Amino acid sequence: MRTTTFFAGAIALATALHPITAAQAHDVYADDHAPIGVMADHAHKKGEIMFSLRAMHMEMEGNQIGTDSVTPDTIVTTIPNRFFGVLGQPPTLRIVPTEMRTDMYMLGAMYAPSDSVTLMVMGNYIEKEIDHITYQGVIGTTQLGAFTTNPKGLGDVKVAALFPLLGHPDPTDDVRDELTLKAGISIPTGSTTKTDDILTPMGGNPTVRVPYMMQLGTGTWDLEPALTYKARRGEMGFGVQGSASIRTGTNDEGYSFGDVYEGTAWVSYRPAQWVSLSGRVKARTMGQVDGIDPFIVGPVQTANPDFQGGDRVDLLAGVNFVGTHGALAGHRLGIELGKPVYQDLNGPQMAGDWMLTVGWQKAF
Ligand SMILES: [Cu+2]
Repeated sequence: MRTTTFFAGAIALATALHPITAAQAHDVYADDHAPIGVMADHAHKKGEIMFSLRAMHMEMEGNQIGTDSVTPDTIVTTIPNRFFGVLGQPPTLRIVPTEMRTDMYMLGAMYAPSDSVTLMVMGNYIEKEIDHITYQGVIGTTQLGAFTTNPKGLGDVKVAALFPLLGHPDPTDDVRDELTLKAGISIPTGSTTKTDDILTPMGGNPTVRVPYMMQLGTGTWDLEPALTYKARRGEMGFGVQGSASIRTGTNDEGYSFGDVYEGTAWVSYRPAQWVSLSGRVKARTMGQVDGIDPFIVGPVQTANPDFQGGDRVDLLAGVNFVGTHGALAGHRLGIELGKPVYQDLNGPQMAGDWMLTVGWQKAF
C-alpha cells in the first residue's frame, strides 16, 4: 500500500515536472505578464476576471540635496526654515527625517466586458513609518531626542480602462506582440489630513498634521494614462511602458502634488514554462508641491513644498512563477527587488534605499 502511494506520488511529481504535459494542459506562461512592479501591462479576453494582491515595501535612508548626500548636522545648521518669522519658528531647520519605511497592500480586480476593453479597479492600504531626530533649541548640533510618525490607512482608489490595441495574441505563440493603452483615474479617497505626535526643539509633544509625502492620498483627481508594449520572441521577452500621474486642480488643503512621469523597460528570460526571470530599469521624474497647506508648518524639510520631487532611476530584478497544472494552475506569483542607482532630489530630501514587491494574480 505504501509502495502504491509512493509510486502515485512519484508519478504526480514527474507529471508536475514535465513541461510538455503541462503545456498541453494549460496555456499559461510565466512571462505572459510583465514584472510584478509593472501595472496595466495586459488586457483580458471577453468575460475574463482577474484578481491580484500586491505587497510593496519601500525604504528610504539618509538625505540628499541634488545628487549629494547631506548629514543631519549640516541640515540643521545651514538650511533656512521657510516658516521663520511665524511665532516660535527657528531660523534654520531643527528636525531631520532619517529613515522611512512604507508598506502598501494593493488589491486589484480586472474584468473584460468585451475583447476590446478591460476594466480595472485597485484599492490600497498604506502604512508609513518615519524616524526623525530633533535638535535642541534654535542653534547648534545638540540632539534633543528622536521620534517616529506612523500614518496609516486607505490610499487613493484607482480605476482604469485598458485597450488592447493589437488584439489578443495566442498565448502559445512563440512570437507575439501586445500594445496596451491605459486610461486611468486616481480617485482621492486617501487622507490628506493625517496627524501624529512630534517632538519639538523646545521639548513639546504636540499633535500636528504630517507633511505632504507622509499623507496617504493626493487629495486631487489624477489622470493616470499609460502605454505598454510587450513582446515575446521564444523564451526571451521584453517590454517598455510610459506612464504619468497628472493632478487636476488643487486639493481641499490648498495644494497639489507634482506630476509624475515614468518610463520603464525590461527584458525577461523564460527557462521553463512556469518561471521567468527579469531585469528592469525605471526612470521617474516628479515635480514639487504646488501651493501650500497652512496646517503643515515646522522646522523640518518635509514641511517645505519646494523640497519635494526630483528625478530617480532604479534597477530591478524579478522572477515570475505560474502554476501550470493541478491546484496551482493559473496562479501567478511575482517578486521584484529594486534599488535606486541615481537620485537627483529637490532637497534636502530623504533618499530611496530599496524596494520589494511581492504579488499574486489569478484569472478566471
Ligand atoms: Cu489581469
